[in-house]
Amino acid sequence: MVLPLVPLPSSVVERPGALVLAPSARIVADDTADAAASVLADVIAQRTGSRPEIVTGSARPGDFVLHRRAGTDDEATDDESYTVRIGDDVRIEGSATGLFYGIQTVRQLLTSEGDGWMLPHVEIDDAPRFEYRGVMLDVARTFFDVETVKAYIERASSLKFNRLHLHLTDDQGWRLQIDSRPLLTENGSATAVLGRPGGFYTKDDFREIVRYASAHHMIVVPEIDLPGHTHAIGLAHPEIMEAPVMNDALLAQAAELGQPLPIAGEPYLGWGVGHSSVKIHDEHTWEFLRDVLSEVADLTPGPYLHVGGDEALGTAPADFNAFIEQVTALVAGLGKTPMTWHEAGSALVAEGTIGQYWGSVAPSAAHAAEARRFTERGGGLVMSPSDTAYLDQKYDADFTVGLDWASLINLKTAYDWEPTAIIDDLSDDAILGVEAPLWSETIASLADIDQLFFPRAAALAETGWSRADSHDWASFQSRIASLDAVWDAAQWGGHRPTEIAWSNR
Ligand code: TNX
Repeated sequence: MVLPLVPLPSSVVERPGALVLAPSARIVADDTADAAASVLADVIAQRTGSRPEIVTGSARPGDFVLHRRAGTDDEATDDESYTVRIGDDVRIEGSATGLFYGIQTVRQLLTSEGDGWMLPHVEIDDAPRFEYRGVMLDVARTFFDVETVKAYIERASSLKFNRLHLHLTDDQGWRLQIDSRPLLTENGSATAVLGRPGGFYTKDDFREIVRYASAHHMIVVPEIDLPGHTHAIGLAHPEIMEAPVMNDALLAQAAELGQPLPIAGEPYLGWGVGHSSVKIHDEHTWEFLRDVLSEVADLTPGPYLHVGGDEALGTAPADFNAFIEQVTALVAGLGKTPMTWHEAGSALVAEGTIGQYWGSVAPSAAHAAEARRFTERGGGLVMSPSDTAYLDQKYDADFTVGLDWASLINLKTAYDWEPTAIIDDLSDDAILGVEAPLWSETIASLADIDQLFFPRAAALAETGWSRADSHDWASFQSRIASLDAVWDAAQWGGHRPTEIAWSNR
């Protein structure tokens, strides 16, 4: 039987036999591993219905033993590798992060057998391929509360994703409290796309998200989308906004979907893009951006600050480039690594800026040149091709949530791509990793999130974590088939496409 592991570990050696879980099994961990011990106890309780006792001291046959490896636990440079040994007992070894990932692996290996549970005898040695393995949630088009964001963190971290990109601002709403600019949330957060309820995170809410993400070994990447996608700023600071610019695509789309057009100073409830821009050359804009971005930087322990740069269709190219140059320099000056969508590669981005590529897996020459620019400036690329990695695209034409402008993305399409094979003439280390964005124009609930997330996020997780030479659709198909049991036990919803013979162990 193929072991039901996604993402596939770098080395899996199966041994004959299995460990039958005894009711007396305990978790043995010293106090350096107590966080991991309670995660493991929760996971076992969730799968089997009984929670093992956590003890210190020596192990007995049948116990789970957690061994925290000495070494760095600085999140940004943490060693994510781990080992799992299952024989007479279960031994997991790693840094705090490695232990967390080893536990996620054991979670997938637990198999019900009759009335009991068993674990196969196996030796696993595992480490990730890429350092950046992200998921994104758009909380601007539709606002999701802290509990929903935590639920998203639980799902993503179980697949060994380690970055949570939050798209905090867009035309439809401003979702983060900024003390120096209180009008942003007072006036700019009350609504969402299609008239859905708005909302925003207080600074304490945001700190709680950061804390919860960190406990799940994920770094929060906040995004303030600039200079376009900024209509909501105009509800608070009209003095720094240009008048809306209507492009043909926007007009046609609004007519087709029966959506409103943007009106300066009024909440925007449609989902057209490319109509808004802050004033690029106005000193008040830069005062505003210094205030806002320094507060976001102060609030964020992680190294990244994403400043958007996508779809600035209403901004003249020279103005756009001047803006990007200045805003990425501003972020770098705040001690953060700037991150932008790849269009910003038209400009002289600050040294070390990370580009997030969202073009096709078959890029246009212009997109490829923009992407390459980041590497010329000493930065790297995070790959989010919209026709394979976009979680907001429908699986098939009949799917009830999602968009379809980039592609229909079934599970195989989400699986079948190679991040280093998209942009030519790059060294492999230019690719920092992958990210799966979930835009929220068409989703309103956690159940909707799950529909788009499971199972495709598992395909993208494997692309980010597992060795390139193990990437194999047939193998993935058989390994993922049992994970519905893990997801069901956690009461996570999701789609069950017929591409997979779901087993429900
Ligand atoms: C494009 S991709 C966008 C978003 C939309 C998304 C919908 C990118 C950087 N911008 O504004 O939400 O398409 O799929």
